[in-house]
Amino acid sequence: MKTKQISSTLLACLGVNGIRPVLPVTFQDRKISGCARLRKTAAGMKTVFLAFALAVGAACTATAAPLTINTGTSWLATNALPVSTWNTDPLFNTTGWINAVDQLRPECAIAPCIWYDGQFSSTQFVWLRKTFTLSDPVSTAFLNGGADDDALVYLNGTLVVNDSDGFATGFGPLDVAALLVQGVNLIAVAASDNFAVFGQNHAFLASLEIQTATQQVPEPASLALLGIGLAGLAGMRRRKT
Ligand SMILES: [Ca+2]
Ligand SMILES: [Ca+2]
Repeated sequence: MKTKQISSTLLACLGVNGIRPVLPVTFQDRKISGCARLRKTAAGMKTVFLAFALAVGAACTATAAPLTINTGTSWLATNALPVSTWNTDPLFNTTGWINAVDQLRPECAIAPCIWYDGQFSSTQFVWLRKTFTLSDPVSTAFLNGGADDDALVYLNGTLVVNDSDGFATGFGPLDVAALLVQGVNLIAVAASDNFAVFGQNHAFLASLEIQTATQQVPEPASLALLGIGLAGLAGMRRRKT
């Protein structure tokens, strides 16, 4: 429909001072039908604009990607039995601990395999720690990993993995969301190796995937689709009535 036609139809719909203009009977039905269509179109456009406004508004509240804590050289390690609270206190004094060694083993796919020193060494035991801060409440958290050969894994002091079968084994996924807190958290590991083949062939690896509550805000694209869907539903309802 051309602009001139729309304008004249609009004026005809509005009439002078809001009074519907008197039209020849033969044309009145067509004109009224045209007015109803225009009102439907205007209402539909209003709904679409509202949906997009909501989508754009929500885009401003989008937050960071989920956080993953992997084993790596930022973890601290010692091969001397630490005093108690090493696995419960995030502020434990780690003087004398060193950065864990990444063994660069290709089979450690989900996260680097770490130890106190290299893969083929005489070190049988290792204690490992990593602290990390969560700025939002935890929504979901899953822990996966493995040890060559055994490991005790603690999250904020709670034992979550008790692997003592004497062989290289994996663990997870373990739902550990209830153990994490908003603020500083601690994952602590006591690992051991059992077979002195080519030296102690040992490793520990872990991957902790965390989703916080504010990160579950729907993405702008999803919201826009939802908005368009709502607009479509509104349009369908109007067409039915
Ligand atoms: Ca094991
Ligand atoms: Ca081993």
